[in-house]
Amino acid sequence: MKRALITGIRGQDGAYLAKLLLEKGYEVYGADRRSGDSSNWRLKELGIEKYVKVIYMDLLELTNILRVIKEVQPDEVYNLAAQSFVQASFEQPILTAEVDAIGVLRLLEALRFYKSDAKFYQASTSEMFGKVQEVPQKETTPFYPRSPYAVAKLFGHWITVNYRESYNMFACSGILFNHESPLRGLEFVTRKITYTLARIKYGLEDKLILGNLDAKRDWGYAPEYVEVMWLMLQQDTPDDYVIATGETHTVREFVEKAAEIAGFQIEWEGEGINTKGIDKKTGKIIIEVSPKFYRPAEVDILIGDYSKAKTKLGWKPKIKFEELVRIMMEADLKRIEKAKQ
Ligand code: NDP
Ligand code: GDR
Repeated sequence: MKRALITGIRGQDGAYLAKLLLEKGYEVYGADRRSGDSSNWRLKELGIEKYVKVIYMDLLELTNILRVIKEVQPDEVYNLAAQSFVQASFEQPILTAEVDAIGVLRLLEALRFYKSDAKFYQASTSEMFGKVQEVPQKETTPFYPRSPYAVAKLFGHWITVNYRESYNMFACSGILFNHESPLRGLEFVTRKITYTLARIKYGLEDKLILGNLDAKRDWGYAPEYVEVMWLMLQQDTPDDYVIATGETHTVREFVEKAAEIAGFQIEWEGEGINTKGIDKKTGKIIIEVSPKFYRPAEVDILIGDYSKAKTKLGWKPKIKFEELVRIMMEADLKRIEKAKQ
């Protein structure tokens, strides 16, 4: 039986990956940093809470990581833990760098000492491409990070490549574009939209207040993206891959589609921070824009070219934009309806 260690077990990807590996017969250890929220709601929602061996490990604490690696002796390590919210990285740049950059190095050092033949997956991100250098973005596109989060992740990316090349470790970096699901955190724009629209629909809230509606993202479906993390570690040689859908859509399009599925008819008025979304059926303003949700530096457009993953791993995305919005909107409508009963 193979043994996997997943950091960030309580996050969106941690939960889906744990489910996938359990289904494949792995013994799954989940590293949790012991924060205030111990609800484990994602593992519960997937019905796997009982089967994951949760251990405490914080990427900030080297001795803690050393002990865990020495004890668990994992065959595969998936480093999904991060301060993953781009906006918060502008408020907490040093913490973000400690976790998302030096945290990766701490983990790699612990593996070098105690389990250098373990296979390692690093959760890299399309945010590293940042300011547009090339469209669509692929593995060879130059990086130009636009946030403390992206700068820290770029260190995590290169240190992974460096440990592969310096110490012959089986270390891979997945450059994943945005991927979403009903288990997405509420701070991210997609889930904020579907959750708030569902609450407006059931009379629990009046308005959805957003930032930049013109940002374009390549949004995929998280359960499909964790499959490719596993696939990368099953190859003969370690490598880095872009994972995306190859489509891009604006935040405005996401709102429009989600609103339509929830039964609203949005009509837009005004521009920039004066934009308002009016529900034609009731005449009420249900969407507004606030500078509070704008970022000091924005990533305007992301669209990924996943052809290397398709050729070498045989992977391609199945769920595209419209279906993704529908899955998320319907899940939140159901949740809110149930909570109201
Ligand atoms: P989440 O924010 O849902 O999960 C991140 C997890 O990391 C949380 O469980 C959090 O713990 C944990 N964590 C935070 N700080 C520490 C720390 N100091 N030590 C240990 N654990 C910590 O992220 P996702 O599941 O969406 O993403 C997984 C990874 O993939 C992240 O690294 C993210 O940056 C990266 N990524 C995500 C993409 C996406 O679109 N989802 C795209 C590309 C990359 P707690 O639960 O206690 O807060
Ligand atoms: P992102 O995701 O920054 O791409 O990082 P997020 O959903 O936070 O933002 C996407 C785009 O939407 C715009 N936006 C808003 N964003 C949020 N969160 N809230 C709002 O109200 C809002 N209004 C508009 C943003 O400006 C941005 O352009 C995600 C994370 O999962 C990272 O960890 C991961 O690395 C990248 O995806 C790929």
